[in-house]
Amino acid sequence: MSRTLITVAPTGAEVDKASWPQLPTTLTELVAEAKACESAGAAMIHVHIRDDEHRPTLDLGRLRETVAALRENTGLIVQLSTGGSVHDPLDARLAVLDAAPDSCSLTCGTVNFGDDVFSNPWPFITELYRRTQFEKVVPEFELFDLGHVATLERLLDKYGLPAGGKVHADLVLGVPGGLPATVPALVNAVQALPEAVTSWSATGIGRGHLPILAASLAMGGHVRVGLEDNLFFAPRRPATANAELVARAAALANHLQRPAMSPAQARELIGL
Ligand code: KMH
Ligand code: ZN
Repeated sequence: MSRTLITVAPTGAEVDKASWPQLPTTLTELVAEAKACESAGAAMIHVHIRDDEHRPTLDLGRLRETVAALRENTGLIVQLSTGGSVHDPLDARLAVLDAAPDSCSLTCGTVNFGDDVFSNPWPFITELYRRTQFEKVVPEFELFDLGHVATLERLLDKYGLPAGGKVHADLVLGVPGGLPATVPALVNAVQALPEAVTSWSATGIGRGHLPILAASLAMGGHVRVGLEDNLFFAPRRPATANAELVARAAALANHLQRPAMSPAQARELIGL
């Protein structure tokens, strides 16, 4: 039976705590949410952290503390975001690896991001990739657009396989500026993935969340859910917590006879 890796992205860098109090922004909230999500079926957590004012930060001390707390309290694979927020400088994003996570996100190109630009120039991508290889952090390649898929192929051709020898990619659909969160766009992007990709997941931002979740499961892919990507459980009905979104993804995966995998199984899948 082919099982499903469920990744939860509980916080992100864009959502405002004042408007969305259920967003886990303190370490205590993040750990509680992570435990609930693990119980609901998540195997990996994609982490952005906030400062005392609930603003996105890449503070290294806090990142280290967060990695330690998640390891102590959960069995989840800890993936730190190197994407940060659109305002973070590239050197601070590279320094995220100093917090020694299990995994990190690695976006394969620049993309318009709503009214902003999420900047990922080729020299930054290659430096980050080389560091992951050197420091044995398993990257998850974030693909927001078809050009990012081509860049992933170029990266692997030039620098070889990641630490662990597996290639796990995550398609992010629905960012204004990137691929739309539609099933045809997902099918297209999956067909374009380099042969070296050993597993892929997908997430639909906002309204595209459910169609992408269902299509991804049906296509044999893995899934990412969470308040970073989608704030609503149903139209006009905000999600009350990340675990609610994870539980629904796990239930759907069960219905499709692709039950959620454990963190140990997920480690094997991505080469940890
Ligand atoms: N916050 C976005 C600008 C990642 O985590 O690597 C970038 C992002 C991707 O969320
Ligand atoms: Zn992120």
